[in-house]
Amino acid sequence: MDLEFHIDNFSEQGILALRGFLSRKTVAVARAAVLSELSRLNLKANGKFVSAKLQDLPVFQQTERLGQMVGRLEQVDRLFSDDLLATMSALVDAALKPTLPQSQILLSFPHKLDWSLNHLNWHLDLKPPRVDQIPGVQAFVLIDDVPPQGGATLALAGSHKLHYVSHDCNAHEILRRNSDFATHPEKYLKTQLVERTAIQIVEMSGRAGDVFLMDLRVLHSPSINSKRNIRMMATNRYLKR
Ligand SMILES: O=C(O)CCC(=O)C(=O)O
Repeated sequence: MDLEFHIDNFSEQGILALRGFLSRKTVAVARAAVLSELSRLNLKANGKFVSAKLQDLPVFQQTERLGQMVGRLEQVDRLFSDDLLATMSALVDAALKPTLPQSQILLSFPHKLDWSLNHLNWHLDLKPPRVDQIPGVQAFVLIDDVPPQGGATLALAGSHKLHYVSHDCNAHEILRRNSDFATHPEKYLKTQLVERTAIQIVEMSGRAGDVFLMDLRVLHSPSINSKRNIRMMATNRYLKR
């Protein structure tokens, strides 16, 4: 792995794809464990995902509910290996520790909706520090192939820098006031300049075993799963020690 190249890219964009970081064999074990738990919970029958228990919830809340129902799976936790931790630590040149001992499973059943960038939930999981220093990294693992528009987490690459362009305006406000991000989000699938900062929506789609590393200051959002398969990812957050 060309670490220098990755460090530069990561610091510029706040998001980095490590394609094929985990072997397909390794993730297949986790995938089988998730599927067997879904069957045990009667959420998968005759090869179909049964969402009757979830359909009253708004689509993005279904992921949280599904995560609670499936609970902790050791086979998924094992994907967040020492090797991954060492790679993240090298990337930020600091020791990191997980915020939780267990990973969080991110599942989306087919939403039976057209894919759209409207009405998303762009957010941060922590308050960005006042000084421009990375507080930690969030790792996302693809447990199964996730095609484009198949419900992968979205990251707004470059948004970690927006926290520092003005003293009295946070990144959310800058995006609302200074750009057409809210009205024409699709434009941001290509790089756009906001406050002279390059911003782009990155969809964490790819193959089973791909890993995405994200600066914890990057705005991110769940997305619509417009495909027929379940979206199967897992995540954990790591802070500097
Ligand atoms: O992909 C998702 O469902 C959302 C993930 C997310 O927002 C998070 O991990 O903070």
